[in-house]
Amino acid sequence: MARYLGIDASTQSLTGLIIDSDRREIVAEASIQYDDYFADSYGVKNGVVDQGDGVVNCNPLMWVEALDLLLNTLRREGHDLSSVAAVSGSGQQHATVYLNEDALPALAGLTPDKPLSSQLAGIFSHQSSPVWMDSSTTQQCREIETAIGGTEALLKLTGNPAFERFSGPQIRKFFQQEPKAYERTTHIALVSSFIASLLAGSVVPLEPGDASGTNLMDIHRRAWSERALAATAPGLDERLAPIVPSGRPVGVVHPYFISRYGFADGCIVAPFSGDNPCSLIGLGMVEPGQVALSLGTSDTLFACLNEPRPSSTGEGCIFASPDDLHYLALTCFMNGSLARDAIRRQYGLNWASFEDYLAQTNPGNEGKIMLPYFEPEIVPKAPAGIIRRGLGDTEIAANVRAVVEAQAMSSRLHSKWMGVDISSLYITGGASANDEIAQVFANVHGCPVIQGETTNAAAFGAALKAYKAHRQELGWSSIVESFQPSNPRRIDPDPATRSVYDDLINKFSELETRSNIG
Ligand code: XUL
Repeated sequence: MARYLGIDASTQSLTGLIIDSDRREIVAEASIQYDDYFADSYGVKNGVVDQGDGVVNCNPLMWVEALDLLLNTLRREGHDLSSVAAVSGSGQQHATVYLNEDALPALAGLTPDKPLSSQLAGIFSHQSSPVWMDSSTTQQCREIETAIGGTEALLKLTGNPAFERFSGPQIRKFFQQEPKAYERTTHIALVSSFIASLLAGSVVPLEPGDASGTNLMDIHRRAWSERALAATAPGLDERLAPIVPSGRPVGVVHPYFISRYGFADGCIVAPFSGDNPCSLIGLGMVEPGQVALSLGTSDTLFACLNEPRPSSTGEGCIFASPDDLHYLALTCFMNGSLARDAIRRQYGLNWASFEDYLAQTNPGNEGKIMLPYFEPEIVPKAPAGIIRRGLGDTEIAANVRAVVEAQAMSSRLHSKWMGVDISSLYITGGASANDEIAQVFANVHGCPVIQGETTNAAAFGAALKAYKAHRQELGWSSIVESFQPSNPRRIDPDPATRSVYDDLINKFSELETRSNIG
């Protein structure tokens, strides 16, 4: 019997998911919500600390503590970790972790009689990790683009223009603002490679899926670009571990995890990737043309591509797929569950009543529209602020529908650059289990929405990556097919809503333009 563990270090939680390759099913799922444990000790709300002025970060020690909590929970729930042949994972993309010279000896020397956090508190050269919600690096973005020869040049080299949340601009800001601390930094990891490093007890390599979210990787060679590194900060090549293929082992679990949680000696650690690249795998998208939607803290719409075809509109990102062959085109909307939740709380609703209000209102919302930028929006680029058209603040039901319709219309409008015909949408993330929300996306996109095996596609994809690293002779198609649900839930669009949304989406687009957004 072989089991594989996928760990998803997302913005708001750390999730562990175990699959059984003989039974071809998920056998365990457990999550640690950061706010439940760390609101006081690390001051997090929705998993992060919002410092104002676009600065959003988090103490990386919180993720260390969460790993012990998660493994404890899996054990307490009776899951035998000795049957896990390999572990891989996924992380919120772009966030960086800065380590000092004590990191390597501390990781190698972990002892099982003390928790990780008490042994690793001193390994950071920067006590806060900027996360993907940070939008404070516009200056650094322009500087990097200029040094490379302009936006177009960076796009060609890395697949992406400089984005505020990407690791490169964040690293540059750290180097500029805290040069002494940068000097003390021996390794810079991503959240994904950091959690893998904890498990392996050494600083492990990165893989192309998450490394492509840094503005530092040559997207064609799937290797660090010397030019991009030089444009970002001095000595960066020494501080970044190499990029290796996503599907090969990078180590074995450290004895700490064997003694404390019962992992088997020799349990493989495979590289961790980003949450979106892992969701691509978790939704079985290893063929070009397939499109998916993840309704998480951010909403992302992404497609599997043959070529790294960058966005000419500047709206999208290109990442390498962790299948080590294809690419992932992605549009990221900051105001995903953040906005749905803000509306839910504003009107004192629970999710059941939120769903009821959606069900009671008509598609098209009688022409009432909202631009729901509770946080500064990534796509279309917009400052924080809610704009309502024909919609009163006190109309509860209409506001509930307006926020979801806005998200669905935005995802349709701002995914055109991918040049992919969306004939069906795989859906994942917490809100994907909500049928009324899924119905709005099906109607607005005019195509069926297909719910995956789990709402945790990122953790599931990570577990499949662990399977692949253990059984390298297996092709990706056979791995994902063996776990395809036999009878996936499918929500079909209501054809009667087609003309309603064709009309509303034009008005929505006009409102975006008139509001000087984009
Ligand atoms: C993608 C992005 C977010 C994070 C958090 O570019 O910034 O989706 O990965 O989930």
